[in-house]
Amino acid sequence: MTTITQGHDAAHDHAHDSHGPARGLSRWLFTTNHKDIGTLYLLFALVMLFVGGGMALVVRAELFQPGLQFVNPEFFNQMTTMHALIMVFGMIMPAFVGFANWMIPMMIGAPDMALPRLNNWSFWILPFAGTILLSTLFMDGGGPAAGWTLYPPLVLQSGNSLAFAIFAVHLLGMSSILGAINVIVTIMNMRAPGMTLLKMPMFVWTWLITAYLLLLVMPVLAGAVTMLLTDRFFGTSFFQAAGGGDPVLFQHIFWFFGHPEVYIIILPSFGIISQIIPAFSRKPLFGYSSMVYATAGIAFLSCIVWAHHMFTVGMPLAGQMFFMMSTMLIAIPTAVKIFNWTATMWRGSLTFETPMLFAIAFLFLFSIGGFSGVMMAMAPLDFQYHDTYFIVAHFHYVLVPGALFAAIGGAYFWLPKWTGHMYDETLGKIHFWLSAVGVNLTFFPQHFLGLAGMPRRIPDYATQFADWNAVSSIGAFLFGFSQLMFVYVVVKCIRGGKQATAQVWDNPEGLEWTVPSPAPYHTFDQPPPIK
Ligand code: CU1
Repeated sequence: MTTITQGHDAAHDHAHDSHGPARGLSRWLFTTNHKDIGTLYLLFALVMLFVGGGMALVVRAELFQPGLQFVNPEFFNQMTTMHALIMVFGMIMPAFVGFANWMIPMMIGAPDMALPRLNNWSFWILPFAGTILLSTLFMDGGGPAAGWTLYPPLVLQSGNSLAFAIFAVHLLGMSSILGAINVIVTIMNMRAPGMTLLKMPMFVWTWLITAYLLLLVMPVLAGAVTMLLTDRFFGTSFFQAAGGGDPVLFQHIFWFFGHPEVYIIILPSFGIISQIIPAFSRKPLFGYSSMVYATAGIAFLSCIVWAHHMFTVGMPLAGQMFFMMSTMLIAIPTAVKIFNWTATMWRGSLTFETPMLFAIAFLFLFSIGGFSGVMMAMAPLDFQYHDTYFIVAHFHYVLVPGALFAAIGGAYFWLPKWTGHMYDETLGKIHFWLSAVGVNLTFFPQHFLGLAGMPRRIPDYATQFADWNAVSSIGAFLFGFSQLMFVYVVVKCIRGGKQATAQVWDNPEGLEWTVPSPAPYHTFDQPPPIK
């Protein structure tokens, strides 16, 4: 047990550095401390939120009114492509790896991640990969403009920047794989005595399963983009019909990665929500073991549904039926989770601090994305929705008030643990309401646009789509600028504020019911008492 407490002693945080604590820039460059690395991941994700968000606002500005206004179609396509790549690989995934770094060792009673130097490397790959990816926008001909799915044959029309974009995707994938290895080894080998697998906090469980998904699918993405690289630059014809290849093959390989990728993003979100709701309901998580099995079930099913992205390619009926049924099956374990979260709140003594507001909004709004997912899982209906704004509305409900709200809620929830200070609750609540209004104003009208037939990824549209596009753009700017408030709250919390207690929230049930004593929770300034 002494390892638990020592590992969290502030003076012990530089244990991996035999030359004494490093200062300034080298502290961050050479750190092997899971908290420092977690902070780096989270700050990088926050910066990328604004980079990717700025690109979304370029898109929404262009779509504010019919007719070309701000950018040319080529640049518009580069923006949709880069927005998605940055948000998926540069923002939301690093954010959750940041949460994993901070919380997993503390939650399982480990002194650090199992492979601290690898941990440093997996972070520092990211800024270089992100820079390479963004630099393609400034290359001759601009960045790739075929959407983040990089479908051939269109993407093969890209200039030389495609090689750099593919290299960046390789690096980002490598970073994720190294992070996943670290998470698995830490959880399997470094749990405190008594911390059996089925006692681990849900966040740890969801990340363990996510890490296995990452190991399974990131190499598949690497294979897909490598084949694109050789098709474009070395004369192969994997995806080119003229040389005997098949562009549909790319879609199969891409979505074998791409669908599980959705769950790589959403499972850690589920984990965070499963920590927040019990804390503010003052009850243990309802149905803990069913949550674990539901998470594993979702992960398994996510690997056998990929072709629901490709119903319109001319798939045999048997294929359509299989992918339709398997996709709809995912609704069952997901419903188990929604039920369990609701049951956790049932008859709890609820309070509505900012993290809880984001968690409850997550329940409602992620479910909207889930329901529209069931709609488009049905092959005959998908023929109507395919490549319309309905799809854009669907996955943004999953990813923004879903994954991003979970990340923001988790940040509010653990900021006091991370900084030793309470954040400003009033500003937090204002930030929540602005975000909740902004996000629905942005994405709900996109359902109507899609059902009315507005195509996605097109910089201009017919006039009958004008009104809802204007609403959507206004919502996007409201949502985007509201996030500046989040930055203000975070900076204010880092720099000072009311001292947080070691336990922070007043509920031992929700926070520590799975953690053996001595509780590994603590703040920067207050290491836990040594027993
Ligand atoms: Cu999918």
